[in-house]
Amino acid sequence: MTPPVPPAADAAEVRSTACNRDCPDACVILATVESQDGVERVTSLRGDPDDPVTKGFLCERTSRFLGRQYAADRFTSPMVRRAKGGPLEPIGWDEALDLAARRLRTIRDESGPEAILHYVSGGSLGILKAAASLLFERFGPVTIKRGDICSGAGEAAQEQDFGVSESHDLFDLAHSATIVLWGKNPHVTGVHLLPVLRQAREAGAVLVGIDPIRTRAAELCDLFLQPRPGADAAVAFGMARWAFDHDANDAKAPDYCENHAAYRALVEGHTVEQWAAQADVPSADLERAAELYATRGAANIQVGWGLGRRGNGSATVRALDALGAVTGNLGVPGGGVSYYFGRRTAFDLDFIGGVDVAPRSFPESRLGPEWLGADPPVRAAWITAGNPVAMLPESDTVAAAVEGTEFVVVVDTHPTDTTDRADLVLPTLTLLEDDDVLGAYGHHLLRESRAVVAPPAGPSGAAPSAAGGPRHELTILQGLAERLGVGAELAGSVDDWKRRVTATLDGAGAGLEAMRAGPVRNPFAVTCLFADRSFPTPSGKACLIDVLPADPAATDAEYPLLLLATSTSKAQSSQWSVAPSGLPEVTVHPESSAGADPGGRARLQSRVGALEVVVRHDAGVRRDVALMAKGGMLRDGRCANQLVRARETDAGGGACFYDEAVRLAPL
Ligand SMILES: Nc1nc2c(c(=O)[nH]1)N[C@H]1C(S)=C(S)[C@@H](COP(=O)(O)OP(=O)(O)OC[C@H]3O[C@@H](n4cnc5c(=O)[nH]c(N)nc54)[C@H](O)[C@@H]3O)O[C@H]1N2
Ligand SMILES: Nc1nc2c(c(=O)[nH]1)N[C@H]1C(S)=C(S)[C@@H](COP(=O)(O)OP(=O)(O)OC[C@H]3O[C@@H](n4cnc5c(=O)[nH]c(N)nc54)[C@H](O)[C@@H]3O)O[C@H]1N2
Ligand code: SF4
Ligand SMILES: [Mo]
Repeated sequence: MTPPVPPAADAAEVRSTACNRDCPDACVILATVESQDGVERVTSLRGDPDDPVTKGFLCERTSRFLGRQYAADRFTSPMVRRAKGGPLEPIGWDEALDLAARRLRTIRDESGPEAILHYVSGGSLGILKAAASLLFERFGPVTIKRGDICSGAGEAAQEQDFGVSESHDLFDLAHSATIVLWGKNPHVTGVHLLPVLRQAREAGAVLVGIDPIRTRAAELCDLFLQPRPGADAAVAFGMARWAFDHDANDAKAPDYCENHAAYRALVEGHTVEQWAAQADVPSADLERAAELYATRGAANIQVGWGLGRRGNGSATVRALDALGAVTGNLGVPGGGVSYYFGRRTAFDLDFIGGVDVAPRSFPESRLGPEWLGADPPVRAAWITAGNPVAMLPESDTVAAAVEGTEFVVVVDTHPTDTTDRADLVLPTLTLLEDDDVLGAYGHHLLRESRAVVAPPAGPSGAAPSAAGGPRHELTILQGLAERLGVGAELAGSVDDWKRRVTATLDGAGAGLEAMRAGPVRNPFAVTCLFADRSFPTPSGKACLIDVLPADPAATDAEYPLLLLATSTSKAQSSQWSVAPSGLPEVTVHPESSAGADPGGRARLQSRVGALEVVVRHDAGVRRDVALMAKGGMLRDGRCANQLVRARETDAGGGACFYDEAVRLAPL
């Protein structure tokens, strides 16, 4: 018998989509797709060179995404756990959705909709993911989270001070004479800011970095300050004091700032030297930072999202806002205090009521303890686009809450600490398979994402649309909605839904057709905010902070370090490009290693948990900080959040991820 001739591989094709990860950049991805034996496979990924933000490159974690896309542990069919603690077993979609609908209906009818919790996080920033909230509002409304552990504290600060949490256009940095990277680590968390910063530098801008860790941002900076963690307000007040002392403040600021006199009195309550001492930075450096910021022309502050993840986080961002206001840096090109870009504001999402209509809400920062101790109890949970067991504080408490709940459904692509405890796992699409629209929180461009490849078929080999295989989240929700009697609310194709959320944009010439034709900017976002120095606050003025923020989190002789588990270039939160192995690394100043040699093992302990770690030394880390990667999981013995208590920030419902005191101890 002659062997069959293998079909020749078809020509490679390049397809474009937008990255939906929880990242400020929302890149345009070019995927090379090759077909062999009728099965298409993505063989390489790169950034679109023609996109003004993406500029032809992707970050490390998404450049390596194909390992995750084709990982052997990817969920390719619904999975059920028939008994708590037992294994997950594949089942068909109809059976899975019937089961989910039956349990959710019974629990709602017996205990009311508040016995059901819907939790959604940032696994995909696709706007259509809001359909889950719509379903659970129509079926319930059910219990949801409130606040935002990511950027809630800072957004609350800017809303209070300026009436809105928005930023100057990314490219407005070309007009800045000085740029302050305040708790901002662009080499890791927002790589597409780098070309804009480099260009500004080449055009003469001076950069100042402020971070307890000497990050790679220092390479770009003319001056780098390493204040005590959580003491940034003292740096900002000291800089304002210097500006007042040197007539570098805006004399007209009292006209457009509320609380100006009280703020000035607060700032003048200490000398520059005293503020510098509070922040534990050299006074000469603080003075130099103030001079660079307040005397060179328009100055922008790039505020890191992490700055707010502390007990005084919201007040800290308010202190930065006030510094920008009194030095005349609001309402001018190249100025601004840039924190968040309103990534949802361009879209029509007002069909969702949120916490206003929910019968009950739990603060996201304290989800674990509130869920575990809930009265009446949570009997069912629907978790989508998140891994709360690993990523929320007090991971062991979140794990116990999930384990103790009668029926937990998780919609995800890959196994996590949360799917490890779920009763039902529903597989969905990766960023290369998804079909959605997106805004970004680091610039004002709008995107459409479109599948560059089909999801894998289920284990039965059936076509993705039939029995097996991951499904679009909207399709999953529609299947559930029909079974729950609210099918009409979610009806419509993905394209219908895209048109529904972009209707207003369409009216402004920036709808789907425009997005398909090339980069589209949010037409409702201005390039320079508050250009007429009027603010959408109740008074029409900027509102200056006039009370001291709470003191930074304390360390003591027993627990001398603050744990800073921040982003790593190797992972998107708990989604690692290459599965991590071995013990997690903790980096400390050589004098803070409690005797552990570089590469040695130790126990990292907080008052609530402990982890076995490998110790690294780095003199660029402050002596009072222990640095590790966020995103480690319980299943790998790498979960930083086992050590972090569930506490809420001063405003905005953030989580105090970076306020936990820890120590290194011998094993
Ligand atoms: N590679 C990668 N990129 C990511 C993510 C990821 O997981 N991996 N996550 C994405 C997400 S969800 C978000 S929200 C953003 C997060 O982006 P960021 O919040 O900007 O990132 P972090 O790394 O948490 O913190 C940024 C910097 O703040 C510093 N910092 C911490 N505490 C203080 C302080 O008290 N004062 C000062 N001045 N600085 C401080 C840290 O040392 C760090 O260098 O990044 C996104 N990008
Ligand atoms: N210690 C510490 N903890 C932190 C932080 C920190 O700095 N330090 N940062 C915090 C911040 S800023 C954030 S935003 C949170 C992030 O917390 P999470 O949003 O929970 O982060 P991920 O681990 O990325 O979980 C997202 C999950 O969604 C899945 N997913 C991907 N695409 C899709 C999709 O299209 N649909 C669905 N349903 N699922 C999808 C992924 O596989 C992944 O399992 O973590 C917080 N936790
Ligand atoms: S994660 Fe961010 S930087 Fe990386 S490809 Fe996606 S949008 Fe771009
Ligand atoms: Mo985040």
